[in-house]
Amino acid sequence: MARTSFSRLVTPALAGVAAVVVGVGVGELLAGLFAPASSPFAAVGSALIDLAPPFAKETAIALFGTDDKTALIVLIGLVAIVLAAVGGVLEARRPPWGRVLAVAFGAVGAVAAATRADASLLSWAPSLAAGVVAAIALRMLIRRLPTQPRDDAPSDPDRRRFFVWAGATAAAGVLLTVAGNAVRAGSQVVTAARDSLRLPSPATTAPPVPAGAELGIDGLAPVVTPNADFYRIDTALIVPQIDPSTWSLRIHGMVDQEVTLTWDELLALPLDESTTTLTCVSNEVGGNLIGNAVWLGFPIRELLAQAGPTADADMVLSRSTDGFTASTPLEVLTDDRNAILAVGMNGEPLPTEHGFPVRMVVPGLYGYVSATKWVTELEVTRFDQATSYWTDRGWSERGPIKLESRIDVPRPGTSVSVGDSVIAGVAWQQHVGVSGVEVQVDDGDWEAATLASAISDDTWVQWSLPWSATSGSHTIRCRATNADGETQTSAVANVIPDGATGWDAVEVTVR
Ligand SMILES: Nc1nc2c(c(=O)[nH]1)N[C@H]1C(S)=C(S)[C@@H](COP(=O)(O)O)O[C@H]1N2
Ligand SMILES: [Mo]
Repeated sequence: MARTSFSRLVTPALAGVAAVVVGVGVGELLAGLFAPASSPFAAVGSALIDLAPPFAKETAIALFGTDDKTALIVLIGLVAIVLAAVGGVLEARRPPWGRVLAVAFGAVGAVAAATRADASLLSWAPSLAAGVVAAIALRMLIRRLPTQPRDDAPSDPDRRRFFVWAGATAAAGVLLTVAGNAVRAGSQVVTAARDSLRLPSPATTAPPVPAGAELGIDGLAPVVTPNADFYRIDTALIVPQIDPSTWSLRIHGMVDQEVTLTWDELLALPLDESTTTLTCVSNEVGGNLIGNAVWLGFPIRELLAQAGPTADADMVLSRSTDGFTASTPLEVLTDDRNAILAVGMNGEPLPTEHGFPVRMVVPGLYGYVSATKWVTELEVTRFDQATSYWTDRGWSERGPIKLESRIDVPRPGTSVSVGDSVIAGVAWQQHVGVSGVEVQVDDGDWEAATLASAISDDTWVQWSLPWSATSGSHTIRCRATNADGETQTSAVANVIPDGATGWDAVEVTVR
């Protein structure tokens, strides 16, 4: 009996899984060769990202942080395995419905891939091929199912042969997937273009980081974030690969005159350095979706002046090659702040995952309404005429960065020795500025921390306070005051729809 149900369910389910693994492998290899962004995983994953309800992004980031993409791939993999198992059982019992299911899912992937903003002529092919190959492999494996389950035979040659076939099929699929990913990584001409690129020297260099801006305290976020440690948030499962020689920016919409800018034209303009702290609206109180870099770029203000926005325009909808859009108030891009088209980050060309070759950087606004990476289009329009990627998904139309502060030292949950210690962190409200930070231990008085020198009002600032730690458990809180004299609110707000508020609190044990 046990053997019978095993044969009737588990072996066909395994056949289904092996068939889907080899199908996906073929799809991944084809994608790697011909259309990197159209891999079956990426196509389905990207579609899920775009279709996900508003709370899903926030939950994914809250659970997995910047590993949200890996988590999504794992989830898709698990769902695919379950569906594959169902397909196997279906094919064994009601042929050809297992095969129909496989081809149908391939077709869904093909549609998802073909309808992406950056789809190419062949984007549909890898997923459809995956479905067809899975169907063929399924038929082949189901035919080899051991027919006569024999309770008395401990080693049935039929069964062994089936497992060899299923195992070989799955192994081939894994190899093809690995090969596909290797081909994709190897064929990235853009990496080569980036590596050989020498950016022009800045016309104006960033004001040097003031001597006292970096407190150099162990565990405290450095005042300038190295590129490798800079948080990454975007909807791109496969990092867009843009060859700078093919890049151009089109400024159009409600303008007197359309403007097109090529890569060579952009690099020939006088580029300025400026230091700006980026923050994600999904950053929770105490979170690390924030980073500060020295950017090299050209003022968007000057390009907009060339185009001449019409008097009734009030918004610029920036668009990236992968279809992401951000809606930025026109006045923020035309006032005197360092709103730039950036090409350099901390002395290097932009890393590909941070928008190579060109992105926007706008002091004072959360990234979702301003920091478009891989940007190729600025459409001058109106807030009452157009919406953007995240504002379509329940996030606020306006996204000014809120006043916040964070404790980096001591780390939550760590143990501190009795005696002389230090409490330190960072505080920010870009384009407003921070004038002070206060710290409270347990129910004690709020004490003023020492602010490090700020690079500018557009950057975060470090702070610290000496602490003579007494034995026991302690809760440490902090709150900032901005340049307008407003104190950071204790009211707890969720990240949706326009950014979290509340005081960061850290619990430590002193021994
Ligand atoms: N093309 C594109 N640009 C994008 C996004 C995106 O999903 N796609 N995400 C935005 C968001 S929400 C943030 S917070 C910043 C993050 O920039 P970083 O990854 O360089 O830190 O990029 C912005 N630019
Ligand atoms: Mo963000």
